[in-house]
Amino acid sequence: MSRLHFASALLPSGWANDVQVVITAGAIAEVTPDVAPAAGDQRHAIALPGLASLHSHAFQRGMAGLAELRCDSTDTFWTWRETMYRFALAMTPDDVAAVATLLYVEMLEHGFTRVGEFHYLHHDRDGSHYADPAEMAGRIAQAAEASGIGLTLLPSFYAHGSFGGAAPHDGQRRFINSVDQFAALMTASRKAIGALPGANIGIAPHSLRAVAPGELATIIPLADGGPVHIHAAEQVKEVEDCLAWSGQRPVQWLLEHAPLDQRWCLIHATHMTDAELSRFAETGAVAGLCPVTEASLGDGIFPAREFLDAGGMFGIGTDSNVLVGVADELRQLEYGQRLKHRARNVLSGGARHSTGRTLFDHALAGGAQALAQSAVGLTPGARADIVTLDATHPSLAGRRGDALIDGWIFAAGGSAIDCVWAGGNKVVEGGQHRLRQSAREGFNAAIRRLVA
Ligand code: NGQ
Ligand code: ZN
Repeated sequence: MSRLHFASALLPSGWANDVQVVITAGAIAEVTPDVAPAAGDQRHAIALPGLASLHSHAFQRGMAGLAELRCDSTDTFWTWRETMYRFALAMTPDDVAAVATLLYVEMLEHGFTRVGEFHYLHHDRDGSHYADPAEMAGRIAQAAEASGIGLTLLPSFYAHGSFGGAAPHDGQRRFINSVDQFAALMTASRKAIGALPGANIGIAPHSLRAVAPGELATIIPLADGGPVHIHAAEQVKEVEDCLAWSGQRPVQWLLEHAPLDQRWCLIHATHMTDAELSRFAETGAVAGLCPVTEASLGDGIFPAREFLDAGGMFGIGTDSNVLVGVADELRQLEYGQRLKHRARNVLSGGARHSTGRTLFDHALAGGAQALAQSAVGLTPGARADIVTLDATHPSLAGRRGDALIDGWIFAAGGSAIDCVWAGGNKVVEGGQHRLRQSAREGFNAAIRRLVA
């Protein structure tokens, strides 16, 4: 058991002062506001719940910043994807473990206490299958365990190169499974996370490009009630190709052919008509927004104001992991809207509402739903995932309540984070994860080999 005391903490009911939090077995057991610190309490100034990065491809952290020179006369999502495939093809299981470990360390240092790992790098470099289908998933679980981050493993089903059941191309050979092989992967993946505290599992049909309708229907039951995540409508070309194949747009196709409900998360959903947007919001499914990656890849701008007005739920993901941080994702989300609408505080909950607080609340709730966390936040029964901010940071000086969140997201960024507890373990102190040094060494050695 451990006892923490916060001068100020964001509870589900709002900001409270002098809050004592009792942690037992990795979960929050008691939350008591308005009590003086007791002897033995660990004392901190400002506490918030940790957020989820609901969409990550961990291995892509290894190529962060390495795709920023124009490859040809045009450089697009699709040329980036070829670069990314070449990088993926070179990585060994040990490389993936080293890269994922550093990534998860960085996520924790930047306010993420859970990750939804949309995992599709399954097979050996030549495409042959490992003896254990969850060989690579096991490396992800190992990285989660070492770092302490909560893991929602989302093994991805990937069978085709494009719409209409097109054959995959050679660069996709490490991703490909038959439906039966995917069922075996799910069984092995459940085993791989079995002993990992706080871990759970769902499924990730990769996209309507990679999964044919019959396959989608067959694999959904393999989620066994867990989350179902799918990429949808990220690029205009994807929308055009989907229309050419089916006469429908990707989100429209999913609304009409897939049992979308609160278990589902549509990743990106950047390109939607108003009708798609309001029907999507009504399903209760979550939009998995990855604003930094969507900007990096030139995807477009999600209609966030309209989606919230329609009652939609969203969470945030770090996706390509080119830059990792809660503040970075939420700031990019809001700034994209400001650029589009030519206005300020577009996603604020209303007059005199803090934009940072509004974004934070949505991302907390949407991330929890998309990763099947029934209790979240500083409340009894939730995993003890807690972030404290550094009250001495210049961008937080003189602030209280929601203004602290605005100072963090819009001014300080990740440097405002002081300590982080994941599953009740204090893994970050003074902004540094306890494995920062060793994780960097392991990562750097792997990357030096890969880029040589
Ligand atoms: C992915 N990433 O699966 O890593 C994708 C690229 C694809 C993003 N969409 C591959 N950001 O969508 O086919
Ligand atoms: Zn993705």
